[in-house]
Amino acid sequence: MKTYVIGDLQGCHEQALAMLERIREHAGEDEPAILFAGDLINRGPDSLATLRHVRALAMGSGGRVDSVLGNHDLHLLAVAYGIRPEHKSDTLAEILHAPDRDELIDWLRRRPLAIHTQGHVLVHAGLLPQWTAAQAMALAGEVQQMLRGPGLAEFLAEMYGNLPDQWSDELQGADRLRCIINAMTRLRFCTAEGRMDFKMKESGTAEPGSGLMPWFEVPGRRSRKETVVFGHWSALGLLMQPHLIGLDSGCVWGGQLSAVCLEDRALLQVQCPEFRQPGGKKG
Ligand SMILES: [Mn+2]
Repeated sequence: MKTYVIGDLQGCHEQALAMLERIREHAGEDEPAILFAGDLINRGPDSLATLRHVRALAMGSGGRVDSVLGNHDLHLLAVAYGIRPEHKSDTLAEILHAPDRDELIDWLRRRPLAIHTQGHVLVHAGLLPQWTAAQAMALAGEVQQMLRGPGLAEFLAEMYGNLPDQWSDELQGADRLRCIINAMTRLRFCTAEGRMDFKMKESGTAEPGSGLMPWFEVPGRRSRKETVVFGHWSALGLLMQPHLIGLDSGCVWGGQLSAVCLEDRALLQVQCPEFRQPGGKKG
């Protein structure tokens, strides 16, 4: 069975349909496994249709189709639970007012934060340098247990914040889960010691002298022997290296929607119209 990972959809339903068609052609007779890199919704034109479609695909797939959680997906949970207001740039109202809203939100809260398959680790944003792939999966599991449990609303109220900005095995409670979530759904740059930076505006390169680097370039990163597949970083664009696949090629910004077949590294792309003007807040 071939496995495909699709980059950030951000509500680009038409392009998602075109990509699924391309994948079916490429997979041939085989029923493919399809994984999404998170940020299924927000900013783009059709968040409700996109979320419904991916959920329906996943529900009927017996685990063959799934998505990891991205920062926009978690933002939708926080808005739906009344923890955060909608942002001006959000396009989530159609989901919040949909008759099937509760089913959609309930499905979303049960998505994994990371998926480990065939030597690949899929996360929305990144991994901290101290984490092996196995440890990252265990830490993702801690967050998933909270998101699926009865304490979700209380946890969402404590989820936001940039601290602690560095991992320690000693972290506990909300601090521990916040650090894991920030790394896996928001991280772009960190220091050589793995101190996360969330202040820098999105760009593909760190400011000279800042001591910051892309999380995947930290020397000695303990997950470097696995292939990490991620989205979230549209300014970086498509990244294909022996042990690294970055898939956010800016679908919602007039770039492409990208997908990679993990077995043969075939790259599939769908061109997208510019739904959002550059200069708006990216992510
Ligand atoms: Mn993102």
